[in-house]
Amino acid sequence: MTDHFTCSLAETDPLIADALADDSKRQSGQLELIASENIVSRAVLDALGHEITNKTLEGYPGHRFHAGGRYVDVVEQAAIDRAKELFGCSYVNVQPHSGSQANLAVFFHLLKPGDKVLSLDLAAGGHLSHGLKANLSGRWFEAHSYSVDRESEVVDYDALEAQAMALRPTLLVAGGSAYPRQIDFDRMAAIARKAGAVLHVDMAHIAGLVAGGVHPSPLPHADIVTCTTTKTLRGPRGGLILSNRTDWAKKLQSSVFPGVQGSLHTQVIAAKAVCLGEALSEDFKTYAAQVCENARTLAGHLQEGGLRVVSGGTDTHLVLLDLSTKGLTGAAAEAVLEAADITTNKNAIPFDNPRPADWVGLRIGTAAATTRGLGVAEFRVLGDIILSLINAAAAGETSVAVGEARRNVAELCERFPIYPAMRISEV
Ligand code: DSN
Repeated sequence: MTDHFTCSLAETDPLIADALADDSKRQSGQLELIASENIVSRAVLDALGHEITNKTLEGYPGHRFHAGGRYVDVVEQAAIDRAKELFGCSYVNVQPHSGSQANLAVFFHLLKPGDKVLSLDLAAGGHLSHGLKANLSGRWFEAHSYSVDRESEVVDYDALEAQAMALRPTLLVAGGSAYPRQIDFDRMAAIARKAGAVLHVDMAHIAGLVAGGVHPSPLPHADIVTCTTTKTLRGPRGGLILSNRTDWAKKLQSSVFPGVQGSLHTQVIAAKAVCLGEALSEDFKTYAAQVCENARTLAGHLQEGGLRVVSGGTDTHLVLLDLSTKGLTGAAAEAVLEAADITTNKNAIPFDNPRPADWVGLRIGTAAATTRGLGVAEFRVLGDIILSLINAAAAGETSVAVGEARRNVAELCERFPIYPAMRISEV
């Protein structure tokens, strides 16, 4: 049994060890522009890899169903307290295993099967857990969607109000995965109140921007807020539920456990506590501001270079491109960028084709590359690289552009390394 406690992964399982090492090299040598990704601190990685993962616990701090939970209680309570301080709210649940699980718990808390939900259309930037037919949220509840204005490509609040008044949903959902503009939370709350609905804001993508004070907070307006800790918040994979409805606290606790989950992921709770502590720092405010400045810079640069940016710009970390003006699909753009070591994802744009293969959007986010240290000057360089690749793909001849772009990306990766032991010159 000594080996069980002492042998490294490389010694016991070379297949997995090699794949992990390869992914470390990939991360080191590629520029990450997927809007839902970031690069966590060494401290967050330490927490994720800790043997606290061995601990099984159900329940909440001080009220567990298994013995031996006193140190996990310290960790979970710290995560709760830090999230309350960071987001200014009286109720926090840090146990959801993901943003989708957090949303499921909210639906379980507020809705009966068949109740009406009104949420942002997936192609307009919504999220599958807000009522997509293929998701439990769309199968068990009566899901309806609102969209954006065809011209401005931002939410048309007057149209939404009329739709909500006609529909009278139990739940109005704001937020999603690919909406680049600020949401008017005050107006959303007024619409929800008028229509007799509860307002749920899913701030998964913008949580770090809210934490850093560079995006308005939904907490003063929404009845309930969910998010992930993964994206702009720069933490581990996982979800949070936040609210100021203290009258809901007991029912929300039981909606997560035992409602939709069993035991907690103790090592992830520890990593959440670490990332929430980091997000309370002054440095994080600087980081969040830089994320948005970089996104504005990139959006402006790509527009000047002839690309169409959905909604004409961004207020967040996220830039959504429409490649149809170049005769390309999002998949084709994603592929040519990946060939040059830049990772992005194809995405629907408002009123897009239904099939993912036909989507004409490409979603770009600045959170991870900003963590790496890229600033405005580097995002202009990156903008030029993206323009050259997309123009080459549109012209049907990519090999020269990809070769040059790869060299430029490698130079940026070398100048802005991640996790020192993984510098690309050393692996
Ligand atoms: N919702 C997915 C995304 O935005 O990429 C995963 O977090």
